[in-house]
Amino acid sequence: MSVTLSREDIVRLCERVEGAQTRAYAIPKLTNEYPGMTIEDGYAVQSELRRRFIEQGHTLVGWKAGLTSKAKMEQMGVNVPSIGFLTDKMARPENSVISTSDLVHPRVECEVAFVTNKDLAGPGVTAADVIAATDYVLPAIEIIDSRFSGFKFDLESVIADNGSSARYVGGGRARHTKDIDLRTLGVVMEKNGEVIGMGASAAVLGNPAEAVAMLVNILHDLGETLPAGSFVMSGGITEAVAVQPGDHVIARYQDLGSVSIRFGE
Ligand code: OOG
Ligand code: MG
Repeated sequence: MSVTLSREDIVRLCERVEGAQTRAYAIPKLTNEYPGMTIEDGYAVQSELRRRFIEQGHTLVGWKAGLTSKAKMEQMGVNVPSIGFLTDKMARPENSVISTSDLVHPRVECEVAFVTNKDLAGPGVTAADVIAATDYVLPAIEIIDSRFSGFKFDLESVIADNGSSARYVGGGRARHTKDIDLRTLGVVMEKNGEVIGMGASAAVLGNPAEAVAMLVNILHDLGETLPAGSFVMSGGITEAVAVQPGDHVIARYQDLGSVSIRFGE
């Protein structure tokens, strides 16, 4: 497979996604109009979106892997992982109030995040390479927001929409990988005091470091590398849960402390 869309169509689809992201409205999935769209076309639209945001002054902070757990794949009906980029404008402080008026239909996910201290470049990067290049891991909540109507999409469309990236919150307690078992980190997710999900980090490709390795290898296909100092989210461990104004979400992790966030109008 390869890029099949013309430059004009890539720009057109990018403008459509950018409008939906920045003005918070839902659009039909892109494959309704472009049924022949490939995964590479999706990444071409995503790369154009990244180029535009950087041109507008946003700073690239890192990347996210998505659809890396069975719970997420089953929930979304997509069985291939994907990646998206993260900027400074998407970051929110721990325990702050996230406005929902500039989001379409936000959902929360609990993830293990990595901060790197060495450059990583594919192809052929392994989980061991990722661990050797990791400064520390920390718990994170990702707030995803598909711009597609009904939160329904296919892989090509969700990649063009930057993997539904919207907001992210890191927090808790940073740990060195040698001090923890990356596969057996338990997490309990609570909304308004009620347990709404639980799981263990092995749900993410057996080990979340595998998801980061996969991400670096996809970056290679896009002609990119992962520089030292990157923040990388490895993908939701459990199903994503919808949130609305007034909700309070806390993700409690074994060994990594907890991260909490509130939602407002
Ligand atoms: C795609 C993004 C998935 C994850 O952690 O699996 C994702 C979506 O479900 O909208 O961020
Ligand atoms: Mg995620």
